[in-house]
Amino acid sequence: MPRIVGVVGKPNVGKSTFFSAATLAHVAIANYPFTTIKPNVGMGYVRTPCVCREFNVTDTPGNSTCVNGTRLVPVEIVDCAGLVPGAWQGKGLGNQFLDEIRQADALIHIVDASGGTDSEGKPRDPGTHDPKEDVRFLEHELDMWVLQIIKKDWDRTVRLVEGAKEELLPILEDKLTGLGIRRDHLMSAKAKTKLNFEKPSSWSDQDLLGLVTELRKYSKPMLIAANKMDVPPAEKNLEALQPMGHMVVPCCAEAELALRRAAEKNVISYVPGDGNFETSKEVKLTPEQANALTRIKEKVLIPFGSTGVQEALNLAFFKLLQMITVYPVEDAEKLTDHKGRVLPDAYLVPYGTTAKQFAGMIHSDLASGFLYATEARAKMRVADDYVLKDRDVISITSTKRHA
Ligand SMILES: Nc1nc2c(ncn2[C@@H]2O[C@H](COP(=O)(O)OP(=O)(O)O)[C@@H](O)[C@H]2O)c(=O)[nH]1
Ligand SMILES: [Mg+2]
Repeated sequence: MPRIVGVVGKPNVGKSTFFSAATLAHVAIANYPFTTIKPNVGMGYVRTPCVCREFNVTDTPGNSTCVNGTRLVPVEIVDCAGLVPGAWQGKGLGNQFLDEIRQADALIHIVDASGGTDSEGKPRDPGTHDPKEDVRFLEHELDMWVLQIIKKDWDRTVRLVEGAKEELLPILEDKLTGLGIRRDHLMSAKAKTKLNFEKPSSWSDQDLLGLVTELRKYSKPMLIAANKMDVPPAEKNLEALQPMGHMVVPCCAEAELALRRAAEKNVISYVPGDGNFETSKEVKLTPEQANALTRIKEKVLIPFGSTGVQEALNLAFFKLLQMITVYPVEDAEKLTDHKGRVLPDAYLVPYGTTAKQFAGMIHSDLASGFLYATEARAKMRVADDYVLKDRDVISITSTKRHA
């Protein structure tokens, strides 16, 4: 199952700018199996050091691409409708948001770190709004949504569990599946809160809210992209956002969009996530372009190391969702597939995936006829229960060959 990351936040913080920048791929990636073709769902990518350098081979990527030893692996991103306070009660585009967020496995919460938009998303003077409020507000909105759903016929739920001796967990699972909340999220939240699932009548409102908060954390892990870092009051707010219990990435979506557009036109060479770019020798810059690029360098790249857009995406997939990159090959010596392509594919899989599960992700026949796998780095045979490591190159030996 490919994972998908949602870009969320109140209006006017830069969600669509972030989304446009992240999904503007100037390097073509062929054969990407889109699961949706909605306008607000797009393909971006995560970047990871490719294993081609380590193995000292020239690769021929297929499902991903490799730029100067950096592998860019496609991922899906959804640009969610802007949230305003009270959305859970139906204010603004609340229902559309709900529909979008159910697809998301993790969230990038874009905040206007410059403090230049009020709580409804209306433009104000920079420094007049506290972005910490936006973080609390969004968490509150999400919690109230979940709480609202659980509370609907809560009395009946209690009777079912305590009278008819039905199990609470499947009942909740059924109620919450529409939000993308799964059984394992419920089990984690149950263990964390230590609530008695056999006696929900004993729970206080606070207990229920506590459960909901944990459910939100497990089902929609979140990081903060502190956007508009190019506007001065942002630096002070960035510091204030740090201790709120989330990863915080300083970000300038507008700069990333400008850099990717310039790269697309070959005005510069720039790999998303890089801390710098190179101006082209062939294409001559207009004075405006040169100025804009200098500003980006001075106000964003030098002080913050990068525009933050790529870093936010990487952290969402590699840290929040704990994905790793695995390279399947057919020949563990030559690192090729059956067509002789070198390191053709990079798969993003959740940490904990075993060799046999991985075989199943490539082809069901490979899993059903699984004999053993070969880990190409150590050139070692490993068994079906071998837990894959990040940047493993794996060949599966099966009684059944896939075409
Ligand atoms: N200064 C600055 N402005 C930005 C940045 N990112 C977006 N904006 C501006 O913020 C406004 C709202 O952006 P938009 O992406 O439409 O926000 P959304 O409503 O959250 O989707 C637009 O005028 C953008 O140009 C940024 O990094 N820095
Ligand atoms: Mg928008």
